[in-house]
Amino acid sequence: MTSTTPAPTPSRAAHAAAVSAHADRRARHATTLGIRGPLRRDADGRLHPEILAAYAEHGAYVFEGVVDDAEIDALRRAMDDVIDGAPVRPKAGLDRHGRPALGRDFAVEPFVLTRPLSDPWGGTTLLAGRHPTKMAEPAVDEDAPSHVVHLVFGMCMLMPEALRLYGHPALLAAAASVNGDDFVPYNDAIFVKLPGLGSSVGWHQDGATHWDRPDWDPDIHGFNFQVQLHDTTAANALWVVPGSHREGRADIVGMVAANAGSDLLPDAVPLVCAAGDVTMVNRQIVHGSFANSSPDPRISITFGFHKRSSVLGVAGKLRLTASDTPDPVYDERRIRDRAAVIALAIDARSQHHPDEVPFGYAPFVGLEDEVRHTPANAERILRDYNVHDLAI
Ligand SMILES: O=C(O)CCC(=O)C(=O)O
Ligand SMILES: [Fe+2]
Repeated sequence: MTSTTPAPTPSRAAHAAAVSAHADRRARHATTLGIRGPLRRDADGRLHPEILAAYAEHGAYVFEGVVDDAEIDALRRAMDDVIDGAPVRPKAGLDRHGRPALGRDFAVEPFVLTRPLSDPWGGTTLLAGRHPTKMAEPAVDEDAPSHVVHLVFGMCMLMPEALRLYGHPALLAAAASVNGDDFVPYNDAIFVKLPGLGSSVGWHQDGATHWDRPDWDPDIHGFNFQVQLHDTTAANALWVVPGSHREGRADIVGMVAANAGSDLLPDAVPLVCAAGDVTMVNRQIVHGSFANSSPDPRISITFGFHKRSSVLGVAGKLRLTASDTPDPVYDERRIRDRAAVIALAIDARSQHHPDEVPFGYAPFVGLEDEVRHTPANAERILRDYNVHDLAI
């Protein structure tokens, strides 16, 4: 795929003004789509059919008020500490306080650091080359740091609060409704978009594996949840092109070219959220986010789920680093190892929220002792669990 020529560098203020004018208009349109509301379930605990129908049509839904204030507060505090413990720059061993940075002994580097307001993947071959165009990269303010935290991997090792969130019963019930009772996890990643600094995510579709399969369907590459730790705005939100998940591979280069080279795509809408809202976004939808030239933060705890049939026996894709070794084929063992994190998370949550009815995760029914959240099981299941991510 060819990449487009990057647009001239706007100032941060000019970028913020352009994004926010477009954003306000498109946010109004988003409210007409019927893709937001409480996470309603029917008598069987499944997502309400109206929600499933709206999600099937548009490829995205905003569940309002899923995670309560106390849990969001705890997650925010934990996340502040994680950001504070990031290496000062790529490959540095120390954080900005001179302490050893977090996660130096993790098999998967937990921090992706970027230049402020940059688009690290757009127009590159990284991540299977799936971000073919570059977002506008505004100039940074003079006092900006050289690098900012863009992504955090391995949340279940870094924050017990995040492990417990992963076991949220309503979210797991939604996953079962869309991907079947034997659904499997994909990965987790926290997108960090600090005010005036956060990097962009170029327009892309997440799926990388199944586009040409004869039995392709709109749900074959799964979906991602994003739990929002702050009120988001149209300017710093995740944007999606509704319905694009049903139409196969999109010509993103053509879409930007048809928009006079501007990344403010006319058909896209922002998924505006309050803190505690959770988005569900089909991984095949065209989506992205602009450099956060706005004064407001967005921190999105992102974790996804697949149908088991989408990963079993399939060679994975989407490694963050180039490698000469072939992609691994996901077998029962790998799926089980990664799925055990969900089962452990459910028990961790239920120990912390004895008042809540825990989610019954079908693949581990009858195996509860193996995945009870004890120190020994947590060490066994969580140590470098994201080496077993199921990325397709
Ligand atoms: O949150 C963002 O800005 C990007 C999220 C994304 O690309 C994803 O969840 O797949
Ligand atoms: Fe994505």
